[in-house]
Amino acid sequence: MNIHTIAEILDTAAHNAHAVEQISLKHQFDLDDAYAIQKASLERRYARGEKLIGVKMGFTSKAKMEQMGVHDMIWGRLTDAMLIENGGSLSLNKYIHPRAEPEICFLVKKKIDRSLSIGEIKDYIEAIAPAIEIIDSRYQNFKFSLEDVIADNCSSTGLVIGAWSGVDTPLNDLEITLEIDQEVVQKGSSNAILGDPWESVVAAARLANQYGQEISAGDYIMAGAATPAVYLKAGQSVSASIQSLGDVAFKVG
Ligand code: OOG
Ligand code: MG
Repeated sequence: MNIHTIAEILDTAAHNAHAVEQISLKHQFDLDDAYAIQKASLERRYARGEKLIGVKMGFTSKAKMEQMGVHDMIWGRLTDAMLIENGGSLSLNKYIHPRAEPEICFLVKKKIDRSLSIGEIKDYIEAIAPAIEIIDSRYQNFKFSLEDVIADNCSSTGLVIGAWSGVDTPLNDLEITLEIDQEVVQKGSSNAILGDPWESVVAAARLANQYGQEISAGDYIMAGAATPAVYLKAGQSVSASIQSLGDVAFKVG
């Protein structure tokens, strides 16, 4: 099957919120093919008027790798259609089996079109915010191989971003929690993200550059979850708190 055919299957599944069988069960494809499928599926979204607003890192913590049974970092693309206002709501009928996870979001200050060192990275970032990512694998039972999930744009579906703080806010050893109906359901540390969330921004610059994706001023970079993700149910109030950065929340309608 060719890359565009697979991209269409995954894009249609996302668009219609219908799960499909894992591609890798019937077709062999490698990491480069997977990223080519992701790019082709995003081109279908752009053709419908969606705009790229940044990139997200995935599996940057052991907690996430273990939950999903994969072994390497991945990156995906975020579009404006995925944005949910802080305090806003999402309606479950637009999703297959959504899960939420607490994250740290970085706002890009100037164009990133090459690999950057940990010493350089801060100069490229304007601000940092607490965030929640909503992921919704297009695969049945939320099960996939590394190639499958990359092709599926790393399950990207939604993001909620809280208030911005300055880039000098220390990001080491911050407590990160996810609350559902005011009860803490996941707890982690910012150190779980590659030892230092800034390392995730370095990785985003390197991987985006490797695959020819420029990151623009004003784009977001999501650093990846420090805790496992949690399934959402109708009526829930979901919030994340990140020490020093504050809270962010949404409701499940
Ligand atoms: C893939 C996306 C992983 C993260 O923060 O690690 C991710 C998934 O778990 O479905 O977004
Ligand atoms: Mg994530």
